[in-house]
Amino acid sequence: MTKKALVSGITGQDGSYLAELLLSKGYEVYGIIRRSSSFNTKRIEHIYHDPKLKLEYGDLTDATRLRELVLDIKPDEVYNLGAQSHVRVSFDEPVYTVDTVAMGCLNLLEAIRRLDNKPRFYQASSSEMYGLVQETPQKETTPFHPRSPYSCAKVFAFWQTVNYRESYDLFGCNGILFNHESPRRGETFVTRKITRAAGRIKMGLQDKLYLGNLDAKRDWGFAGDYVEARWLMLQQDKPDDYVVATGETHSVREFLDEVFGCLDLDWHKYVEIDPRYFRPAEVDLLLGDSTKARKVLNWEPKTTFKALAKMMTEADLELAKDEAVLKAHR
Ligand code: NAP
Ligand code: G4F
Repeated sequence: MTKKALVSGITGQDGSYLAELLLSKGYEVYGIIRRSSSFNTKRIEHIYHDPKLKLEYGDLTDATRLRELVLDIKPDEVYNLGAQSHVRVSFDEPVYTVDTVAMGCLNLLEAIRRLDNKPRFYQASSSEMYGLVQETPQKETTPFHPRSPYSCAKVFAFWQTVNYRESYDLFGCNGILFNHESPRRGETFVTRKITRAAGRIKMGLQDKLYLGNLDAKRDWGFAGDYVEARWLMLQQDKPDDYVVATGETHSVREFLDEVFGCLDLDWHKYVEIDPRYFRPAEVDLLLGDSTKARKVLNWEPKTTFKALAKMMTEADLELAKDEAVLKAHR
């Protein structure tokens, strides 16, 4: 029988890669999208007309609608990827962030817990939960020390998922994913902000790039590699929590070196520091140990840091070239 998956956050970076993966495996994919005054389906344009992709309006803050969707669709698997996912923004909008990230997860868990055939549930947990890291590298047993409204909300959602697993026999898994990027990454996250600016600088469309803390270090992987781990978690005999990471950490500075290096540019000539991009509390270093995912799920990342930087730089150079052509014809 055809499996059904319900995905929140389908219009986001990860949702788009997950939808592709599930469709390729023959699933019927139900995506929750928000009503917006402008198009928000750019990342799923290429699969938009696939008859197995069905988009339903909904919002993680609307518990009634989530319950209705779950009752109507009766999914086999639910992937909760929806979130106000920007850490810096969560300091400006803490209540909204908690509503979507923490309460959104709880709303979905409540929507499925009374069903006779409970779907398997995936929660998009985050390495940000380690925050002020208590050990390096970070693994499943490392204590959390969240440093933002966003990561506090993710810790709540993590423990609710564990709690529903233990209390209601729900097959709930947390994927604790370290940063993952791609040409589909939102343009205000640091990697994409850098590749987008570098392409535009190369094409003469921009002359400055304003950034915050260049010393922060992240374990950056490719989003396309990480979706498989999410799916694998829900195919196991037992529900569990897994760290998904590359096992390498690099600073923002190193990412700048790679990207501008690919374009034969010296970033020092263009980058300026703007205190606006500093955070009230910073996460200085993240480095994941994904031994458990490698052993149990037989998963491993395929894309190196250099390859990721090159892939994103090349994609954004193409965008900048298109923009330059448009500008020339205006
Ligand atoms: P993203 O690109 O920011 O996408 C977020 C998605 O959530 C979008 O589809 C957005 O819809 C949707 N959304 C936001 N608020 C919502 C609401 N109130 N109700 C329903 N949907 C809502 O994020 P991402 O990078 O794909 O990340 C996916 C998930 O993994 C998030 O939960 C994130 O916190 C988590 N995570 C990400 C990383 C990473 O490095 N990327 C690492 C660890 C965990 P619109 O398109 O309409 O805005
Ligand atoms: O790209 P970022 O905004 O990602 P951050 O804060 O690590 O969060 C991302 O990864 C998490 C997983 O660990 C996810 F849960 C979360 O949803 C999101 O996807 O910032 C990375 C680093 C930070 O230390 C930040 O201070 O880059 C530093 N940075 C320096 N200049 C900047 C900038 N970040 C942004 N966004 N913009 C800057 O101009």
